[in-house]
Amino acid sequence: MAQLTPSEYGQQAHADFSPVGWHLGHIAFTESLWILEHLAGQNGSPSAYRRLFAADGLPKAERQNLPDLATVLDYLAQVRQRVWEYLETAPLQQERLWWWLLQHESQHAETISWVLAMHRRAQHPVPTSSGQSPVVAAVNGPDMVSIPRTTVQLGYGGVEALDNEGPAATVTVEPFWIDRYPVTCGAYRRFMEAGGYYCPDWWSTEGWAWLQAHPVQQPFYWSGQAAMEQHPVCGVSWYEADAYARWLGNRLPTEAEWEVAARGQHGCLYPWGEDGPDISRCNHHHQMGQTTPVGSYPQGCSAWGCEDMLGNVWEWTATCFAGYAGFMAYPYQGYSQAYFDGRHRVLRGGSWATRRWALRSSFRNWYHPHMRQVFAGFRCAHSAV
Ligand code: AVJ
Ligand code: FE
Repeated sequence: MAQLTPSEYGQQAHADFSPVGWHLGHIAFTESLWILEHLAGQNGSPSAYRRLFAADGLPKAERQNLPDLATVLDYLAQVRQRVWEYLETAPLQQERLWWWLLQHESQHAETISWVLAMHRRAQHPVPTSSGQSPVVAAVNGPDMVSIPRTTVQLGYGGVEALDNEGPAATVTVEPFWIDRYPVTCGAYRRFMEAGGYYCPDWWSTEGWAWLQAHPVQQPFYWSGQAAMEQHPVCGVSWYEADAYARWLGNRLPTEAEWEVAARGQHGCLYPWGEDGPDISRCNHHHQMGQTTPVGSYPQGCSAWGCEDMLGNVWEWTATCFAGYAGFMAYPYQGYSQAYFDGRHRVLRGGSWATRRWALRSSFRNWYHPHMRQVFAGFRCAHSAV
């Protein structure tokens, strides 16, 4: 935190994202609202902080006029202190709310990582890729895994599950093929070199219109370095992921396909079984501080042989975010339900910056298809016909 520059702390890196300082205040505000006010029945935050840091307070563009870092860190520390005191005698049947709050903070912490990455990218711009073609080992051909018709319970209703993960239900997925690994930078480079960004054939109508309005030629976090060739591509919009998949005659997996690929025929919560994540099985929890070459965690492989399903990069799916049958909002309507609008696409799997308690095969994230600042890549699929 000490290394935050004033602009990293208080300025927007991008119109779609609040400044780091706002996220810090919002983490404290949310903890005080749900634990101190709702659970403990105590006084919450000062009303000035409510206006500043509530999700429905100020529009994003007006969140740059913040109290200084020391003040916000003090606010965080005071809320946390009061929460520790309350925890001594807190009734334990409210466990679900504590799990929700922990994952709420973790998701904002991950967003802070993206915002810092955006600031650093603006400070150290990467030249566009044209003309620089590093000499690297040949990229292997597509390596896909065949998954038979599977009937299995998907979704999750455990106490730590977020509202949108449940209720769990038995689902049948028709046979399909899916990439063993997320698409690498080396593979994606071929798409770029084949003129992928200049050929409407590979793009959806909406994606091509987006590309014309926002001309880009490479992923947001593209470095162009040979050392990154085996890393998953990171920083693509859903439109770019979709175009790449079409270029190969493939498509993005549906979220049910993705989840079957991760959970196997018995529906384990993690690709490797029922034990929670640890650092030998996937790149997560900020332990590596960046992406790792795909296939670096063979111990994390799923029953079908898919690797890097959890951690490394989030993965776009074909599916629009919606509630499962019998969805029940928790802890408030706006948490998930407000985004069941047919405009958001589901991402799965978490990234290297996802905390371990927000990493499981049922976890669903969602963003607009134009968003490319998330630590997100993808893998391709096709139906087995
Ligand atoms: C699920 C990551 C899209 O950060 O906007 C945080 C999570 N909701 N505070 C977001 C969330 C309310 C949400 N995402
Ligand atoms: Fe929030």
